[in-house]
Amino acid sequence: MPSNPLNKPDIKEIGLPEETIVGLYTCVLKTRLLDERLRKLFRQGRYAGTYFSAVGQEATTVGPTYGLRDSDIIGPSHREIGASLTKGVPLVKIVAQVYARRNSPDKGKSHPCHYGYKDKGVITPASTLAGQTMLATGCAMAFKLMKKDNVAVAFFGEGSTSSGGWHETLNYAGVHKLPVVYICQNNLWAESVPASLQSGVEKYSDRAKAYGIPGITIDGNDVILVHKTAAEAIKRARAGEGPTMIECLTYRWYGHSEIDPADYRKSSELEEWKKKDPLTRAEKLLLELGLLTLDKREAIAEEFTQEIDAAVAECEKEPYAEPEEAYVDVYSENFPVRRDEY
Ligand SMILES: Cc1ncc(C[n+]2csc(CCOP(=O)(O)OP(=O)(O)O)c2C)c(N)n1
Ligand SMILES: [Mg+2]
Repeated sequence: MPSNPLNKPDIKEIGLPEETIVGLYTCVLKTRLLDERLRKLFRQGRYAGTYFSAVGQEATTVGPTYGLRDSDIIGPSHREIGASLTKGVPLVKIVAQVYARRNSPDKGKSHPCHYGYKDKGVITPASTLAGQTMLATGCAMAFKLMKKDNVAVAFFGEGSTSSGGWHETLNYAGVHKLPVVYICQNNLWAESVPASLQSGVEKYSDRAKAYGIPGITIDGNDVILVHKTAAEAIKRARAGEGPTMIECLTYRWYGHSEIDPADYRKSSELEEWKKKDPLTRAEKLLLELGLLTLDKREAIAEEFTQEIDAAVAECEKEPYAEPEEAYVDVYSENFPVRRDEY
């Protein structure tokens, strides 16, 4: 006789506190709302450049970031809005970054979606793919030298793992057993190149094994699983046991950016992945566990939508930076640590 004949989820089997389960879901929901809003604002011509949506991939950014300390570092790429939000970057600073106004953390220097925020340990990504992987790994080396139990978490897509610098970086991290966790978001496409034409390995996580780093491939649309897997790797890293690479299988619902109609892929592929929507899945779980009601969901969404409205209004009132400010903040004396601290 099965112990759970109705196949209902069991909070004891999940093994996480209620507060964490609700917190993870709330971050996924807020990320979805903010992402959809920023897409629309770009399409309305309210800011320039383009927008890289991460709708469909939220669990891969929220899961690893939830529970990190302020003193931990994350190295995002171009689809990590959920990581910034979960790390505690103020909402207005995220919106300001795409608007490229003076109140943006980079004062408008970077391309939209290159979110960085020093006070919360978020490295500003460069456009060069895997660049933030190298910087995050350098931070991990600094933590090791300073004998701090902080960790660095680096995010990248599967396409980025084909760049030479990515391999050199993982080799370095493997040799020195650095406190870094690598999150690969395998969304099956790098712009219009399918993952099957990107590498001959069966799993992208196998690439880590060449550098003596454990690699694991998981369902990247299950926020609970992503969080638990990442939390284990983070614990190992903090304990000085070295890096881990986690490949999260996921899918982006929209084009590479808002200027890409994504007509290189089949609509049936998208429809299949929509059935595995990380938000709907998390919502179903919480409803079944009795940790959420539809009214509560509406209340969270309503309140956060008002916060987005206020952040957008604030950014639209901001001026652009003066030309001479292009030289401000280009070099840093103390991020994440000053040399004389170790
Ligand atoms: C070194 C380098 N090569 C090419 C590009 C152009 N480019 C930007 S994003 C991208 C695709 C990245 O694919 P992936 O790493 O899988 O991330 P995804 O966009 O799927 O999240 C490319 C080729 C770049 N920014 N940097
Ligand atoms: Mg990709």
